[in-house]
Amino acid sequence: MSKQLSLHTLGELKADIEVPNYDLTTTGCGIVHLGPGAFHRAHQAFYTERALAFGGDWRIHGVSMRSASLKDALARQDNLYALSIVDDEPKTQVIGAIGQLSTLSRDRERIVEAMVNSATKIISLTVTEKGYCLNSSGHLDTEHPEIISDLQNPEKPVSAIGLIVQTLKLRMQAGYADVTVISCDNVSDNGKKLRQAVTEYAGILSQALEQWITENIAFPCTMVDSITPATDSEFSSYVEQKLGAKDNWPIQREAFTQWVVEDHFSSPRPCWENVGVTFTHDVSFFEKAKLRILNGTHSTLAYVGLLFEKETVFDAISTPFMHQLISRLLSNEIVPSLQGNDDFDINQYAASILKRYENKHIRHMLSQIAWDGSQKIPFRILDTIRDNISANRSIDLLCTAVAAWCVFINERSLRNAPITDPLADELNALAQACEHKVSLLASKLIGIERIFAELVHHQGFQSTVLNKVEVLTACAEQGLSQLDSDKM
Ligand code: CS2
Repeated sequence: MSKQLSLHTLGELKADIEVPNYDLTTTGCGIVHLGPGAFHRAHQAFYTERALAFGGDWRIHGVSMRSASLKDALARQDNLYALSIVDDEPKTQVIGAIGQLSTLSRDRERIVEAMVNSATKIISLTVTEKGYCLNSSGHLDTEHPEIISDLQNPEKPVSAIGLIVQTLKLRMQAGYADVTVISCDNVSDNGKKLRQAVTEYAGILSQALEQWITENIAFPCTMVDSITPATDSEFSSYVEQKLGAKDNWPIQREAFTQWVVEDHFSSPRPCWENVGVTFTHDVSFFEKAKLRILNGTHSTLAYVGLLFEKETVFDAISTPFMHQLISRLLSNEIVPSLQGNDDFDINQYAASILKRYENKHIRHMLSQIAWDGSQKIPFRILDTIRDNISANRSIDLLCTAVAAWCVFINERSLRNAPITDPLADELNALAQACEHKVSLLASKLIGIERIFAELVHHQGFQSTVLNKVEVLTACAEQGLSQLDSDKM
């Protein structure tokens, strides 16, 4: 059996493995990150690792909101882990940027203390779309069970919003305004949405706190990008062989990575600009382009691909009719919705994304991308539909994506397979009430205002989706060999 990755065995790893080049025993934390999942460890922790080489106490205290599994897995290896680039030129390095790990349900006091500590200058988060607790009109969802609980008991928060506000309240009392709160989630205008949730929540507790936050704390918007498939046992064995040591939870990603950050801070920060992070005064175009081009086509591939029994993004994009479908979706409906920024070559960006999906070294499961559809579809697909409706452009293939999600929900419920989605109970109940009649279910699903907002009243959208549900189910029955994307 190989040795365990740890501070003690760092010097014994195979010679081609890059290891932290700063002093792990003396470098402290300056960032608290909520949600240190695979994406964070492959992306922001990677950039921070590089920035640490320039000095400063900028390691990260990672806070898992619920599960203690990461803390337990990395405790045995001094929070070190391997990051592997899975591409034509593979590379593995050990990341030391995570200095501490905690779990909210177990270590609340310690976490609040760290967030209020004057050494902490950045609070960042990847808590996924649902973690923002916003309703479909962009306001704090005061009926959200976690928000109800936090407002009743603000000193023992369970939501990210409640935790941030409790921290900011204590920082206000201590006079520590020098902190920046950075959303790193795939949500359009993520910083603005986070500020909205935080200030609305704070305002319910105290006007003075809301005012202090509004006047003092920056919430920059960001665009984050790198494809990061989940870790499986095959990948863990690959890393063990690369390192010559066992890692309980290694991470993989493609070579491409991008982080664009709005240059608006209320605190010092690591010198991320030296290590490939782009700082700009306006991130919105980058965010919008990435969400629509990459995430929009990812979700389309996931729901259509699963319907045709494909397992991974690579399998789906290698199927000719799906490749055609995504190319046409991009050129006819998504790219035309993104004009007006001369600094950004949208056609080139769209083409590069197709190449990224064709990376044969990555097994990115469509079932992983299909999670949380009710939260993802609005940002990835519906905003493009809205723009196309107002500009009189086609919404045909975008509606195919929505229709494929409806068929996916029906199929999962029919097979009693779990649906990973915060609205899973409601979606399942609808599918059962419709006795799994797919067209009937689709008409109910696209009537959910919390997801589709005003589109529930848009005749053109409603009838196109219902028509696509029929087309898709007929195509699935015909089998793949006779398909071309024109049918969809
Ligand atoms: C994916 C994203 O799981 C998903 O929904 O679409 O995580 C995607 O891989 C990243 O946004 C790429 O930057």
